[in-house]
Amino acid sequence: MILNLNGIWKMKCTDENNWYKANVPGTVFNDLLNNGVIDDPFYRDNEIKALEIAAKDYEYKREFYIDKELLNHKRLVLCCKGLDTLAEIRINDKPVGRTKNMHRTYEFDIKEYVHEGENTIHIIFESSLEYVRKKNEENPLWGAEDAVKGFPHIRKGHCTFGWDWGPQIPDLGIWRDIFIRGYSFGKLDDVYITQKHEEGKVGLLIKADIENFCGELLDLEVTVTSPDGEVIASKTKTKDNKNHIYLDIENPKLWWPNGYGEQPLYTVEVKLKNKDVELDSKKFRIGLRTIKINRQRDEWGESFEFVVNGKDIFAMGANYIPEDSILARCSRERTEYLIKSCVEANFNTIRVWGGGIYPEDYFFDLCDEYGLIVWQDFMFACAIYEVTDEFIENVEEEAIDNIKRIRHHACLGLWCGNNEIESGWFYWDFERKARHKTGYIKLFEIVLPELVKKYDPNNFYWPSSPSSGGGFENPDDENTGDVHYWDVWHGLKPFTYYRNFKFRFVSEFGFQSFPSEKTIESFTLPEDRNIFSYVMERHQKNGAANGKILYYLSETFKYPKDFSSLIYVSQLLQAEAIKYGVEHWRRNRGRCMGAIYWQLNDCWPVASWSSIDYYGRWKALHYFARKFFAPVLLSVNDEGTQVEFHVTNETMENVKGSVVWKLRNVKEEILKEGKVSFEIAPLMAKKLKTLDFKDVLSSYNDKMETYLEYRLYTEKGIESEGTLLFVKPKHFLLKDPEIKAEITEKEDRYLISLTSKALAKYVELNIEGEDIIFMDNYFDLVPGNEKVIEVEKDIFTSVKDIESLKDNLKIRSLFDTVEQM
Ligand code: BMA
Repeated sequence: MILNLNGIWKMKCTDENNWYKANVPGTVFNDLLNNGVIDDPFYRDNEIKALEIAAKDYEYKREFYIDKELLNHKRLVLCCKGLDTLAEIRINDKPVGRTKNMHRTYEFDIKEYVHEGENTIHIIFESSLEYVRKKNEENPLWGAEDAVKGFPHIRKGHCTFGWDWGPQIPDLGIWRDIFIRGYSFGKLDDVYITQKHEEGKVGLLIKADIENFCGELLDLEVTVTSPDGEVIASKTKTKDNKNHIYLDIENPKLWWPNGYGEQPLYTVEVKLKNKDVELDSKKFRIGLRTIKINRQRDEWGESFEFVVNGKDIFAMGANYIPEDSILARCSRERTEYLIKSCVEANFNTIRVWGGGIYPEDYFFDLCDEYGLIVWQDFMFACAIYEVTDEFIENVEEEAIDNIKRIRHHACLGLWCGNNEIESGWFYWDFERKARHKTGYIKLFEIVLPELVKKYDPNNFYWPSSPSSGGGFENPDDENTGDVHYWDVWHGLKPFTYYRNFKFRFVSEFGFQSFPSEKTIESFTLPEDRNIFSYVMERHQKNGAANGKILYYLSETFKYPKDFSSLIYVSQLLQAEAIKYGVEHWRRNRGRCMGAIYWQLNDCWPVASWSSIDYYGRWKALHYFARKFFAPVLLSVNDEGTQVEFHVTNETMENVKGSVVWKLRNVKEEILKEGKVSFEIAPLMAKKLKTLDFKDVLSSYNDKMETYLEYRLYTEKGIESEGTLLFVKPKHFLLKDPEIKAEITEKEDRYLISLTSKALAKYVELNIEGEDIIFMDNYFDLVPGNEKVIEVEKDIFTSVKDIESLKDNLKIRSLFDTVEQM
């Protein structure tokens, strides 16, 4: 029996007398905002006030009614799925317990504290901010520079203290479900399901631990429902805590990551009963699959690749950070939008980065459903910890809670100890305190791997990202394990540098851009709209980043004429940079087996490495991702006047088709053209052809006015296409493309058909007053190739008819970013 305590509570700052209405689950910042007590911390420079607010203590309370039936249970347990972070729980004014880790689930026996009728629960939160400040004075610990000093002292999502893309808003509150549960006869303590894959069947072993309070024989029932609704069941009588139940699934339907097959899910329900009365139950949705990391010595070093159901997967995706600095505002809908956006951009993998939180159950449900492999970090990043026995004990509980919660998901690809701490010790040698280094080894190379082995033995543990396997052995080694490659961007190396490395698996590399103008408008006044203004700089957390954007801009594009153009070209730079890396690594499929860029999303409106901004708006990079992660990719490796065509086939089928290319000039004459037929086996990359245009591109001037257009056709139509310039875009003699858009209606859709008179680079469509994801955007338009963009009518909010669509459709391309003389 459950008494849900979610819902309306009261909250106040402990220094004040005024109580406000609060929502649980929720957080202090969210409640204060809803009550109009504080200003939106995301607006202009309001973030500065956040630290004052977070420096105080807060109190939550509510009444709850306990009836006879609930009270009569042998055990009453208060279950707190998430308290952020330092909380004291009181029932009817008596202390019930304390918490110190936002990542843990806490349970308290409360039978002795409650009575029949009205009861009161109080939860008092001590400021995490003040706590880490104080602790750090006593014992300074190194942590990422953009966060509040001392954050490694507390088990709370690190980036809530700030990061190089995140504000400092160390919020507090009852951030996950809270309820009371009564048990009388027994309880299902733990259920663990393992799969044995054999020819034509999968055997399920269900281990159920029960707690028996009554000493009688209880019934344990297991039901497995297939994706088509077929039911297989098994039943046993038990008194003991350890139970094993076997079930065979014949003709199993296997789960695959996105792009390789379907995502069928089976439901496993385990029930504990006493003479037909259900005492407890647990429900899991599992996918039948094997997933391994293949690490094999080879001619280059050691491979690092996901192998799903025996097939090697080239991991394509991005790094995921918390979706909102005010966690109360996260929702399944928002996460689904994001995960869908990943799949729409052909992702098959997502990395949950260690500086945030272990995501909600629905995050993993969605990754199961949409087919994203999850690289799951434990929540440790860029920090040194004081690894005391107490700290280890706390972390062990956290790890067990989360391993048990997440381990059954089909999407779970691997567990990783932390983000960038092993490499931190290796490259920066941190503070050289021996005990901290020993603590590191204990935590990430002994304690966590042992826990994974014990509670989730079939999933892989990797000590750190990046790593070559641990022990501070060259963690960022090009030829072993995963790497974070930041010389392009942090190291100001040109995009071409990506091509110097054939990493085994790139789990981070990134490039910043500004969010869209609509997003900038949400936090600025018109006078702030200059990237060096005080307000814009407050929404740029990486100190040197604006300078870097401008540096790369100077290398690539002409000086943009205004703010709007600068925002737009910043996104183009980002998209081109990441494309450059990904295409190169996909061309080297086999040696390199993963390209996970930094970062997918934002937790507030900010300039950052994200491809989707805080409001869910796709930057140019996300549209590019859809193309550079296309299952069948045509990419071009160019060197001077030479071009190589490469095809990468990330599908499970043989692909046949042809590549059609044209070498054109700005007068739109075709200088050369050709066609190459190809056939490529599943899951491989190959070079199709090398061409040399040195006869027509003998001078720099020739290169300034010549471009290559290429397209890959299969029986499905055009699957991959692009254009290639032989000089940097700033030197290319772009002509006015005079883009023409014709809009027609076809049933429930508008068709926007676009043509141009000259090459148009990075054509951007935008409909004023609307937020729309187009089927394509930031594409090149070549004269003679009509591009038709279809838009469903019912996605519009303000556009009512074709005329208003015409009025509000704004189109620009690179040509428009500079003043024309
Ligand atoms: C990485 C991440 C983050 C950081 C990003 C950009 O290495 O792990 O810590 O936000 O770089 O600097």
